[in-house]
Amino acid sequence: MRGRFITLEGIEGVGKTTQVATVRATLEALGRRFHGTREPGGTPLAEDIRALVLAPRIEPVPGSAELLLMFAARAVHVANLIEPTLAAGQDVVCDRFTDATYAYQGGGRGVPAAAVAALEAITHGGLQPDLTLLLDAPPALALQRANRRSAADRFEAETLAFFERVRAAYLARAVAEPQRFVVVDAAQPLAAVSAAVARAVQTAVVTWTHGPVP
Ligand code: T5A
Repeated sequence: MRGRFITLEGIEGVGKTTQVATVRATLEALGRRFHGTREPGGTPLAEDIRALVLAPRIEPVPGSAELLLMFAARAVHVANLIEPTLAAGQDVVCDRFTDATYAYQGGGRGVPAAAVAALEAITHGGLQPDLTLLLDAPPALALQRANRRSAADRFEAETLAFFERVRAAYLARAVAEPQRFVVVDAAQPLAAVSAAVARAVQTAVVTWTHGPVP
């Protein structure tokens, strides 16, 4: 049986990487096989593109160039890792996917959504996440968490207003596609966020296995 595709989304520092472990533990407790990955990245070539696109630069990087680099990495990732892993019956849990492009290049940089949609159709027309966990928190709080760690990459150096636009774009996508999005309040303490993530994954697995709960 084909695996399921689960994505984690949200602005920097909301706890996506931390919550991959919760998703893994929940899936494995339910007897499912897990493969974790991330975007941009996930394969050697896609990780090379990640390094190019995240590195701080003096030269301006237009939103259109970011858009093309994100989808170049994604095309490799989908073809070489995501699709074969799903076909082999493993669940793929991805730290960011195309919703991030709508949010960052679309909401953040102002690239038209139609341009994102056109590249989405070329890159993974038939593949959409079965479940998207949107971890939502005010940018001031999330960036404070993110900044406790290593030096800022090119995105982390952006303004609070940029992250407010990215957050709004994410929330608009969750409203537009409620069948696959679960919005989790990521401002809560870690244990509460983990519990909400585990519940969302359990509910999704029950639905995939037995159909919608009446
Ligand atoms: N990008 C990506 C695009 O522009 N377009 C695209 O299409 C794609 C795919 C990727 C960058 O690329 C951009 C978006 C990004 O800017 P990244 O490093 O992969 O960069 O992603 P980040 O979001 O930057 O990853 P972070 O590691 O910063 O954020 P996370 O994963 O959300 O947060 P996490 O889990 O590392 O947690 C941050 C800190 O907070 C603590 C953790 O312990 C950690 O110290 N924490 C909490 N503390 C208190 N309460 C909680 N509930 C907590 N949860 C976590």
